[in-house]
Amino acid sequence: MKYKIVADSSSNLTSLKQVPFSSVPLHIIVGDRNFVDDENVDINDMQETLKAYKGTTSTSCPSPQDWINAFGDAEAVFCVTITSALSGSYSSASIAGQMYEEQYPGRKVYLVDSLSTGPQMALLIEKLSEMILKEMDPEEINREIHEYHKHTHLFFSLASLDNLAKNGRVNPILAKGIGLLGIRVLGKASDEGTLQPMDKARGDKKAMPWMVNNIKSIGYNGGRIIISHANNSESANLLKELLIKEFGSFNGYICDNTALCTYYAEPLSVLVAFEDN
Ligand code: X90
Repeated sequence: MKYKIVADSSSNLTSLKQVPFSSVPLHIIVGDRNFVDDENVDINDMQETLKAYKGTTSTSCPSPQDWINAFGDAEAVFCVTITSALSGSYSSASIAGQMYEEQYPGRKVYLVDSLSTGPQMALLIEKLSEMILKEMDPEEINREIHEYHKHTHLFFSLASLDNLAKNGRVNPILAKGIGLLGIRVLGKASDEGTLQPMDKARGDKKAMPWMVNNIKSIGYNGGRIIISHANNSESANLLKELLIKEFGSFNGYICDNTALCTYYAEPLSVLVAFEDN
């Protein structure tokens, strides 16, 4: 059985060891520039261009054809998307899946709506790849991944909600006053796949301990954990140190956000996804 994992680029992964994988890029549009969120995107250039540009900026998700191209010739495709509550990526993938199955009888596309993004998608992709390596039956993998999903979570610390608000992904009232005095908006991906703000803190020295307390309060106990950030390896590392202090180990990794998450989560953001075991 030919398996493949395909995810949109908001997972921050561009490659995967051992299991066939493709990342399908979203696009960040700044005036006449189109930043394609693939392994060649220059994040610094994008950030500089965004800073200098005074007009409206936007993003776009993969088209069904983009997804189909990435499915390649796989017989069982596991397709992981950014939350369907905030992006058309999932519905585009779902159209692609139907077309692919019609065109190639016997092949199947299994959709996983992360109801989240970034590191939580990466956790789902890791779990899928473990199960594929064990050569589990695709239907069983599909059942297990949805079960695993319920036990993963994402918290965020954001220094600005500008791009989210300007693109209608959060209530503009929420965005007011953020970006001043080192204020961070702290919260989590809701069960519905939207941003659920929970608190504010002044500075990361307060924000990162808040993360640890909240991670602990929903049952984290040393399982797999992934941190991503934009221009903030200092606080990502602080969070890691605090986690080690609290749980005795750090079973995961820290990575940079790629273009899509950098655009929406914005500089100084920290995202963390973990298992509630
Ligand atoms: O153009 C598109 O289709 C892409 C739209 C994406 C909008 C949401 C991006 C969120 C990025 C923000 C912090 C964590 C959010 C938790 C998810 C529910 C990251």
